[in-house]
Parts: sequence; structure tokens; C-alpha cells
Amino acid sequence: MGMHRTATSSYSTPGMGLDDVKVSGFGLGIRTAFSSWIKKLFRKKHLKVGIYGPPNAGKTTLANRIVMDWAGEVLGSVSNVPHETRKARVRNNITIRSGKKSLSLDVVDTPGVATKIDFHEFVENYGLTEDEGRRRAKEATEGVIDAIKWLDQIDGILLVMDVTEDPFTQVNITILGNLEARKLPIILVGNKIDVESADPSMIRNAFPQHPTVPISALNGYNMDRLYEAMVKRFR
Ligand SMILES: Nc1nc2c(ncn2[C@@H]2O[C@H](COP(=O)(O)OP(=O)(O)O)[C@@H](O)[C@H]2O)c(=O)[nH]1
Ligand SMILES: [Mg+2]
Repeated sequence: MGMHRTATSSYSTPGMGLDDVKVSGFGLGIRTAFSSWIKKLFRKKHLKVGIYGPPNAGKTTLANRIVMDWAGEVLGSVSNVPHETRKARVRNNITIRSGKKSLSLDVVDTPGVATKIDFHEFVENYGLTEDEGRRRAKEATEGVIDAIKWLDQIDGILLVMDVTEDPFTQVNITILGNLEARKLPIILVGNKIDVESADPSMIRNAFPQHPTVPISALNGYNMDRLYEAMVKRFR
């Protein structure tokens, strides 16, 4: 399926972008003032939205859905083996619309955040060889660090949780505490409402301090409500 295709264009790494803009020919003070003015000007309208959450919540499926809806491309590969995404992926300059309002953003799909990564699990539960399991575990650990590093550049968060699972986990509480300390605007995304045992009210009850939007990233259900919430909360 097309979902497994990996887009090769438009990736960027932390540190690229406006910070690298060089304005030559000005005095240092003016240059600094000018570049900080430029940054502010752009930062207002052009946000970095980070997709965070535990492994397998559906972050990459959601990133792919957003990028497909507004740019007609696929961002990353999806898998039922945890930690498929082990490095943050970025698609720059997506404009989403809701009603008369629009919002320009860079979509950052992050590796899953986990408190425990055990290579035996990959071998025993997902049929990977020991070597593959070990490598995946090492990369997954680096991925968690990568996801946390990216937070410095993020302006708004989609925190994805699986509505078929109890949201009150150590991972969710840790991520949320971190995000709240940074005072980032957060939308809780209750994903997989297409599954029969789905119960988005668990997320609402566990974390009533943030808006929750129940969706299915897989079949696109309720995405219009998520776009509406993003335009409202991130703009
Ligand atoms: N039923 C259902 N499955 C989903 C949905 N979103 C993602 N998945 C599945 O959940 C697994 C993990 O998805 P992925 O996007 O790789 O999760 P990530 O680790 O958070 O990036 C894959 O098997 C997806 O097909 C959804 O809305 N409904
Ligand atoms: Mg992923």
C-alpha cells in the first residue's frame, strides 16, 4: 500500500531554517534586532506542531493523514511493531484550513516516548532476530531522546493516545507534565475510535485540563474536528 512509501523530499533536521538565515552588511546590533524581528514575524504564522505520544498510538498514521490531506504526500512508514519511527520526521509548510481560517505549520512526527525499551519484546512478540531486536531497542532509545530534544523547537502539541487503552500511564503522565511545564498548547488526540472497544471518555476524565478530540487516523473519521481545534488552539 501507499502508506509504506517514504517521501524523500522536504525533510529537515533540527537547527535548519530561520536560525540559519544570515543577514550580511549590517552592524551586529541591527543585524541581531533584524533577525529576531524576522523570527518573530514568521513564528506567529508558521508553527511547528509536534506529534507526541507512546509507541503505537498512531502518530505516524496521523502525520501521514495530515500531510496527505493538505499536501498529497506520505511522510513515514507505519508498523504494528513498536518504535517503527526512530527519528523525528518533518514536513515543512503545510497549510490547513477550517472554515475561513487557515494555519501554516511544520508537522513533526516524533518517535514514541517510552519509559522502558526491552529488546526481548521485539524478539519474542514480533519475531525479530536478536540482532534486529537489539538494534531496534538501541535506536528506539535514541529516538526517545530525539523526541525530547525536538521539544525546544515545538510550538504546539498533538498528544496522541490510543482510546482502546487506559490513558493513565506513566508515559502519558510524564510527557504531559513535561509539556505543561513548557506551557505549550496541547490537544489530546484520542486515536483509534474505529475500534469497537474504543472509549474516548477515559482520556477526557484522566486529563480534563486539555481539549480532547477523538479521531481515527486510519480511516479519517473526525479529522475536520481536529483541524478546527488546531486552527483554534495553535493560531
Ligand atoms: N484501528 C486503528 N488502527 C490504527 C489507527 N491509527 C494507527 N493504527 C495502527 O496502529 C499501529 C501503529 O501505528 P503507527 O502510526 O505506526 O503508530 P506510532 O508508533 O504512534 O507512529 C499500526 O498498525 C497502525 O495501522 C486507527 O485510527 N485505527
Ligand atoms: Mg511512528
